[in-house]
Amino acid sequence: MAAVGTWSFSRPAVERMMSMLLAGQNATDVVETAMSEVEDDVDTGRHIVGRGGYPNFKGVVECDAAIMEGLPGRFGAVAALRGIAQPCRVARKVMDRSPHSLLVGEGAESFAQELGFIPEPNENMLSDHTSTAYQVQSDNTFESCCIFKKFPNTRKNIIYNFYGQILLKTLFCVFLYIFPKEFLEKNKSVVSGHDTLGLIALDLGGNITVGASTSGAPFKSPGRVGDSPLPGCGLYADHTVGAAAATGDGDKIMCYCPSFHVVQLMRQGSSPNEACQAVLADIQRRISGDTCFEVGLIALNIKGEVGAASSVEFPYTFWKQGMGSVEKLVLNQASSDTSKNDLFTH
Ligand code: SD4
Repeated sequence: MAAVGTWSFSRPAVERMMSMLLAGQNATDVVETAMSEVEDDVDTGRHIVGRGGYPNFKGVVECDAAIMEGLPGRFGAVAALRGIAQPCRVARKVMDRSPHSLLVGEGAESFAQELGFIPEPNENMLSDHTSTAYQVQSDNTFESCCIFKKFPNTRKNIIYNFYGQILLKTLFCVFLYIFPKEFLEKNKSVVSGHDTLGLIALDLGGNITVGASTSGAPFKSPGRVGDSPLPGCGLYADHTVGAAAATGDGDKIMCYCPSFHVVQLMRQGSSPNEACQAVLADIQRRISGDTCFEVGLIALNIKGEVGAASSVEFPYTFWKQGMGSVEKLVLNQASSDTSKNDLFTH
C-alpha cells in the first residue's frame, strides 16, 4: 500500500488516502474521495483546483479532471466543466457509466446532471481570492483599458472602436516588444505557478489508480483544455507496472506525453525516480537550451516505490505501508533529489 500527491497542499489528501488504504478500501475509491475533498474546499482552490479555482478570461471557472485505473481501458475524464465543484467524481462516472472516455463542456455538464450532480452558479465556484485576482487581472488587461467601450453603440462609434482597437493593439504589441520583462513581471504578481492535484494510490490488493484535477491555467481562453484530463499527458497507469502524474504548464506538457513515458520506462526496469528524471531530461534535451517550462512529475510503482522530478522547486507528499505518517519531500529546481527519494525506495 502506498499513496503520493503533488505539491504541499496534497498532504491532507494523502493522509486521507493513507487512512482509507489502511481500512482496506480500493485504490479508485481512495483517489476519488481524497481528490474530491480537496476539489470542494474553497481554500485549496487557489492552488488551481476545483471550487475556488481561477476562472477563465471571461470570469467563469472551468475544471478538468481525470481518473485512470491500472487495468486496461479503465479511464474517464471531463474537461472545461462548469459549475461542478467535484469534477473528479464526474470523471469517475464517465469511466464507470459512459461508453466514452472524455466529455467536455456542455456535454460533460449534461452528463453530470443526468447522473445526479447539481450544477452550481459560477459565483459559488469563485472564492474572494480568485474573484479579486480576476478583477485585478481584468483591470490590467489591454481590453478593459479601451476607452472606446464607454461610448454608445452608434454606427460611427463602432467604426471608431474598430480602428481604435487596432491602433491600441498595435501600440500594445510595440510596448510588449520593448518592455516584455516589465509587463510579464507585473502580471506575474497577480497569480503565478501551475498547480494540479495529482494523486496515486496503491491498495492492499495491488490495484493502482491515478487521478488529476485542476481549474487549469488562470484566465485561460474559454474551452482551453490542459494536460490533466489527457491520458499519457497528465496521468497514466498500468497495473503491471505503476502510475505517474504530471503538473505544470499543461499547454506544453501535453506535447511530450510525460506520464506515459514515465510508465514505459518503469516497465523497462527503471525505478520511479530514474524514470521521472529520464523523462524530464528528455524534455530538456528536446527543447535544447531554452528555459524549461514548468513541469513536475510523480510516479509510484507496484512495489510501492516513489519517484519525482521537476523543472522547478517541487514539494510532494508520500506515504507507504510501514510509515507512521505522511512525509513531505521537496525537489530543488531542475533536479531530482535522489538521496531523499532513496529513503523511500525499498
Ligand atoms: C493545466 N497542468 O491545465 C494544469 C494546471 C496548471 O496552470 O498548471 N494550470 O495546465
